[in-house]
Amino acid sequence: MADFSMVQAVQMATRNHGMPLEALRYPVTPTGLHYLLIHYDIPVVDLGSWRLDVDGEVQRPLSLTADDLRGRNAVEVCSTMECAGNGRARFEPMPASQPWLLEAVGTARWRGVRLRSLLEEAGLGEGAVEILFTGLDRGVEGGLEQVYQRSLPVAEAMRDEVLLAYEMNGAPLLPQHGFPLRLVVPGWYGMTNVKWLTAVTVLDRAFDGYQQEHAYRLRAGEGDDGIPLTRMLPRALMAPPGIPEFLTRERALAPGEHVLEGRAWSGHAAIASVEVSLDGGESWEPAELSREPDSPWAWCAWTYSWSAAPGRHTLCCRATDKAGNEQPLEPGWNTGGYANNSPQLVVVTVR
Ligand SMILES: Nc1nc2c(c(=O)[nH]1)N[C@H]1C(S)=C(S)[C@@H](COP(=O)(O)O)O[C@H]1N2
Ligand SMILES: [Mo]
Repeated sequence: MADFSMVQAVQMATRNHGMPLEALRYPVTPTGLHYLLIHYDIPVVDLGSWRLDVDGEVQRPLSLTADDLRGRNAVEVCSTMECAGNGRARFEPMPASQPWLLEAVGTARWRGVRLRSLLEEAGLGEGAVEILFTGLDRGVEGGLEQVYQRSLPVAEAMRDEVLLAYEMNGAPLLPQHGFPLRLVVPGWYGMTNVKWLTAVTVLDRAFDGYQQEHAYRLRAGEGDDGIPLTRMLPRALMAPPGIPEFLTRERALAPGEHVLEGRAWSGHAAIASVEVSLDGGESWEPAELSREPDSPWAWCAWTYSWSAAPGRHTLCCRATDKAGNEQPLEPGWNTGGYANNSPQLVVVTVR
């Protein structure tokens, strides 16, 4: 972490806040508690002159106002979004980027227009391979001046649950969450969900821009091309029980019966099981699952009853999904510090 200073880390951490883990108690994250990740500056958008262009390899290019979008059929999806860098600060050494511990996640009710219906209206050209999403935000990254852009293969873009959202939790998007329009791709890591959308461009080739070909790849070392990050790996988190010590955030709890609670999600398949450990990961017991909120794209709730005896305990939780993906006990280091879904540890003193 030689050229990543304390000031740079604090600067990033204050611009991009996480979801405080006690907010795991809400099925849908209150908007102001949802995490934020903004690479550059938050654009100020004038709705009167804003347009969404749907262009590239299409038969009928579209240029739509915010009212045009609201005039089309609305769809709503409740989905959990997690930053691909969640867990980065738990890597040793920590790659130079947003220093998330475990809090880069949130669940929201997104409302907007189904992307497929707009692509069908524009008419996909014969050679369509990928759909490129362009945001209004500009910056310099990896030495290159750029706008934030990401693409999706056509088949993923055409899925039912993929939206261009203008509302989050029943209100217009806030500036920091992408006003006036963002992409929402349930199941995929956060970077996919391009904010401040200005163009949807149909490409006849794979997009090779910075956020696709350089960032958001799992690379073992600098010479490695790596593999692109797509769907979220499984993760269970616990709302830390008891009360925190102000500086260390270690938990204090009275002896007796406590219900441990949290949420678990995976972008690959539904959650099959959540297990809890009361001894730092030596032994594991099953937690109880419940479907809340009721959406296949949102996290599910879990609970576990614990008779807490006096002493210092290290609590952990881990999830397995129905595709057989498990949380590894040891994190798999990579140059970008992505996808670290090794289990959460919560130190609790019972007295
Ligand atoms: N245009 C644009 N879209 C963006 C980003 C960005 O910096 N610019 N950040 C991405 C990343 S890395 C994440 S994790 C999510 C975060 O969305 P949120 O801030 O609404 O939680 O937005 C994604 N969409
Ligand atoms: Mo992210």
